[in-house]
Amino acid sequence: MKRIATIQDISCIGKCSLTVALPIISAMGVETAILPTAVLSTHTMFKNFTCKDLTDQFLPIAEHWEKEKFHFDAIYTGYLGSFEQISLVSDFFERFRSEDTVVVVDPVMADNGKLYPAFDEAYAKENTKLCAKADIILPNLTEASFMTGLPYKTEYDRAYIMDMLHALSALGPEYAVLTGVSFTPGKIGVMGLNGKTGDIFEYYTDHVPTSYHGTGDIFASTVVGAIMRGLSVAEAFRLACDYTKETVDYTYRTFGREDRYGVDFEHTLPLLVDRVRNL
Ligand code: PXL
Repeated sequence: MKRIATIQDISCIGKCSLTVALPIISAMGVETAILPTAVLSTHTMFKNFTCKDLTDQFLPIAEHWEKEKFHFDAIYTGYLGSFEQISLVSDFFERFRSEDTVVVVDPVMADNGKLYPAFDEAYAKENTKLCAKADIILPNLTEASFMTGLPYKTEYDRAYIMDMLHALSALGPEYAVLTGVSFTPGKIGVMGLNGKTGDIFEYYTDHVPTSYHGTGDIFASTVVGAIMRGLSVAEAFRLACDYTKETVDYTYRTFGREDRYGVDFEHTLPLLVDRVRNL
């Protein structure tokens, strides 16, 4: 069985970061080691959330794992809290990366043109250092714009997305993949560039007319699980688009609930498990 390490916070309520990465990647048949960076009572879109920073646990955990010679087939990072954590994660890549380790960086920090409350533009720039070390990065358009300095647009054409992909690719990852791309009303998906070969892939599903918190983490977790189960990068992104779309669709049709509570990925998880069962 493959083993991955995922480094992000635990938001106790709100279905994002580790509370979705752990169940989804595990259910896909991949051992999921976690390195929690902080414990929050909820994610940061709720008011008055508590936050216990765990930065001081990072090195002791990493050093113990190194002594035990644990091997990771992938390292997947999501929401991080500070410059110091970015630097610790960067060091973690150096310690644990081997020939066959896939490093996936989701530079979680912004959406809909705005940074999340905990971050500023300097933090966004710092994230480019992690992206430089990744094999795969999967920012949304807002995060890509903060990292590349290109303007954020809600209406755009293929030339704009290609410029963004080339600018992301110049940061250094093998695959730069933009999420939340839409050229046609009613359709949304991803467009990715392999910086080594110049190959482009893209995939779109129907756009459910709503947005829910945590879907980016569900999407990225599915990509990581699928690559570990042997899918190609392009196939993994297709599976993640389908699973995320079905989950958002189910949640919207069933509850039409407020976006902060996230989506009911628990309901659709058996479908995902079925799709990877025989790989
Ligand atoms: O889903 C991204 C995320 C993860 N963790 C925390 C967050 C957010 C987005 O706001 O606040 C703590």
